[in-house]
Amino acid sequence: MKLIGSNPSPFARRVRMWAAQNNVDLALVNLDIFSEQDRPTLASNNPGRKIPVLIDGDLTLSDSTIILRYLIAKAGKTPLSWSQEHLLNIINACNDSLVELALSRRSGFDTNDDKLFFNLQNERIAETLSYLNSHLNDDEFKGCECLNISLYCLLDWICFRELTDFSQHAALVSFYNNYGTRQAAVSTDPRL
Ligand SMILES: N[C@@H](CCC(=O)N[C@@H](CS)C(=O)NCC(=O)O)C(=O)O
Repeated sequence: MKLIGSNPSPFARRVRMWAAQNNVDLALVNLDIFSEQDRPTLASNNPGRKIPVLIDGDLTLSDSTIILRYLIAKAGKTPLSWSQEHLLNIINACNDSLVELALSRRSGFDTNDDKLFFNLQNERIAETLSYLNSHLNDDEFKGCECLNISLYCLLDWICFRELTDFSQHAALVSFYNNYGTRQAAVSTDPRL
């Protein structure tokens, strides 16, 4: 199987970390998705023009949540419960808003401007981080590899890109420091 993605993408990294932790052979096609050279590869594999995209024989799948669901099913592992799906969606909401802000910054906007679009993203990021801080030690969160990986990739991407500050959330900080020592986290570090 191959994964069309990029080294820094937090969504692609989730899939790479899950594959590494579950001994699934997955080759990364590392693209610079905004470059003239790599954009056609992205476009020809996903009209939605987002990474990651999984290619497994004749099957093409986009969206990290769907890809992880597929890999979990293929490995015969237990799917996420509905409440775990809800928690994953909260991580996704935070990550999506951070992507919007990162793209806005890259486009030259000041994301602290008092504008509806930026205010909505900033509100969602603050609220979802606070919610995750309160719930990451719940049994249903702690026992779910997919949630742990997705949260770690989100937090490490925040640090890597200096997108926001979560230092006031003690549970998030402690989780981040612990999970970062895992082999799969080290081997997929976008700084390397
Ligand atoms: N819901 C998607 C989000 C993927 C996503 O936003 N990927 C970013 C890179 S981290 C992307 O491709 N952005 C390109 C764009 O927004 O044009 C998933 O879970 O895979």
